[in-house]
Amino acid sequence: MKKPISIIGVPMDLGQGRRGVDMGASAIRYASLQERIARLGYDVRDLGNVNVPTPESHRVENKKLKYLPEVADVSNQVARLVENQMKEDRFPIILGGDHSIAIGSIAGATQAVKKLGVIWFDAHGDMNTEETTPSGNIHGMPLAVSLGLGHPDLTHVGGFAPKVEAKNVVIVGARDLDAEERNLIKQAGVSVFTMHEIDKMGMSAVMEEAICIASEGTDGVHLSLDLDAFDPREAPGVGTPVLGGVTYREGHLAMEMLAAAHVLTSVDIVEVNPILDVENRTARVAVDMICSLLGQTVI
Ligand code: HAR
Ligand code: MN
Ligand code: MN
Ligand code: MN
Repeated sequence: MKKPISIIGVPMDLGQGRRGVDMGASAIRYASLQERIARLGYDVRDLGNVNVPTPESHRVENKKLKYLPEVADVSNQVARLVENQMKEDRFPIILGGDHSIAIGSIAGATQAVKKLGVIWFDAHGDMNTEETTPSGNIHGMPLAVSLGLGHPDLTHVGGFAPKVEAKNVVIVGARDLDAEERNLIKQAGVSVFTMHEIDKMGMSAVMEEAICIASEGTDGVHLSLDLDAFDPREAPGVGTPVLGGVTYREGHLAMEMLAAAHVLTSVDIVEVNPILDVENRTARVAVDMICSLLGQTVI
């Protein structure tokens, strides 16, 4: 059955240092997201944007957790919206914004499905905390936060922590991990398939294992899709590009396998920065990937 879909925009750029990622949600809409989903036969509704403050009207108070109160406030809003949509049996597609928005989407998804697994598609681990962050940017922390590691204003979005268990969390596409972040990933027990494993095993074998990890013993799986997982040649419009990423074909295959597994209950699409993009190419990759994970099989 095709679950009805709700699109939620979160024009957030407070979680990182470069302007423009707040326009990611608009860029993805401009790339015909809603029409493409409707053409696949889904009932799709766009709920518009969550209210996000602009950096110009706020001060950084804590250099290790930039814009903490503002990010926490937006996360709580996102969590409530996502939870409500999922409880109405709708499938939320949350459009960023930077990756800090996943704190809210995962909080909301967990409240709706109880036991959640997470597939973190990203060049980065996003497993930093206040103690390990090299930048103070919260978009480098959302996975740690979801596992209960970090500032309580973030880990306790929605009123409880942790949101997910490490045994059901898997990172795919990593190729830029900070040294201390790497230790945290190991200590926590999160599974990681770096680009090295994708090269060696192939995306198909990687996704087979990733789907098992995220879905074993869970009631739903959240996909957090950071566009910088892709190679910057194909997805140049991101704030922190890293060479040697996932190809369009590999990404498409990964999404197709997720569609076939019927485990996904929510997804967020983050880090698209149209200011840094080339003719909205990155937003178009994002839309193509969403269509693949919703069951489009023609390509
Ligand atoms: N690891 C670095 C930091 O914590 C860079 C993180 C960049 N993160 C993203 N999201 N673009 O994946 O600051
Ligand atoms: Mn990320
Ligand atoms: Mn990233
Ligand atoms: Mn195909």
